[in-house]
Amino acid sequence: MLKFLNRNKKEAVEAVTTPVDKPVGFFKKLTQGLTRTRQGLVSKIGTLILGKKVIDEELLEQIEEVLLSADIGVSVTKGIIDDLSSQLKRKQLNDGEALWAALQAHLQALLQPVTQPLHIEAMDEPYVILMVGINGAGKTTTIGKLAKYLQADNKKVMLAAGDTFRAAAVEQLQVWGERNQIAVIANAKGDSSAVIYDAMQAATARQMDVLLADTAGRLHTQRNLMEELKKVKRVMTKLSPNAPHEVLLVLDASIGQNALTQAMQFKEAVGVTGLVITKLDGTAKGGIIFAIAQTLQLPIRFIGVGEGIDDLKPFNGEDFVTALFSENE
Ligand SMILES: Nc1nc2c(ncn2[C@@H]2O[C@H](COP(=O)(O)OP(=O)(O)OP(=O)(O)O)[C@@H](O)[C@H]2O)c(=O)[nH]1
Ligand SMILES: [Mg+2]
Repeated sequence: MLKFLNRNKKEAVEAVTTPVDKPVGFFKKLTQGLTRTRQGLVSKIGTLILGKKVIDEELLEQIEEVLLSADIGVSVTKGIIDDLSSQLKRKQLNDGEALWAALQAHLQALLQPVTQPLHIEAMDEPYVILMVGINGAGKTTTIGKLAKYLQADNKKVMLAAGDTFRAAAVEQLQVWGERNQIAVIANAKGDSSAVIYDAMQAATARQMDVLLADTAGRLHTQRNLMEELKKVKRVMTKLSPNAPHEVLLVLDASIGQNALTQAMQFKEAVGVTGLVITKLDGTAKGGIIFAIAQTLQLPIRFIGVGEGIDDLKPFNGEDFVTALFSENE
């Protein structure tokens, strides 16, 4: 393939071997998971550049078309093309390699402000994380993965089965509780806010560091769901004025641009403080992360690249772009 693609791969390999806190396995998984997004985006652009001797406006137009078809969205695409155009005018893009590097740099800069890892400060009350998102987004699974991640960081974690809409939801969370060997607070009769209220009391009594509260993704109507989530938040503040300390919105990357619409609704109704982007494995729509970053300006805390307990990692925009631009083996 392209000479500069290969060079990029080398950089990617170095990126996984140097820092101690970035296990090789996950970077490889991310690189593999992004295969379809890469095919629809990076590889297509690579092929365009490869065929060209000169970098000109016509090439930028072709790149624009690829970007627009890759779930990146109109506004992000415009930003990229404007940036590349002005670099072209300043004669900074003399060859394919420079163009390739400029594109990567632009995308990394876009993700930089939303690369804000979740920081759980030590407090004299449990740090409460409320998970929200539509059904199937990956809330319950993310709670299971997050519990493991936090326990590995020496946090005492408890779960609250706040999805009282589906009977199976409690069982699903209990399975994750068993896998992590941690308590799950559930109440067959209570509504969501009552269960989470009980769980906050239990977590305080047992001196937990973190309480992860699951919620429903669907009620009879979307409006009901938002009203329930608002009530959950109101009830939480009765026990702690600062709770929930984090409202994590879980978004399924594979639904592309629809994720943006959903995010706006949740942001408006319940006030989201961080995002988890799931199912980045196997989707061709991974480019949505750039639209999410630019439009929502919310911290992306974690990404999910699989269904397993270890398939969740703190988000790092630089690594994400490196993985997207590196060759899959
Ligand atoms: N491939 C892949 N699948 C995922 C990921 N995260 C979650 N899933 C799968 O997505 C499906 C839905 O996940 P859930 O955790 O049940 O979603 P939810 O948001 O809790 O859904 P409701 O409880 O219906 O509101 C499950 O089959 C999960 O295994 C991911 O990062 N990658
Ligand atoms: Mg669920």
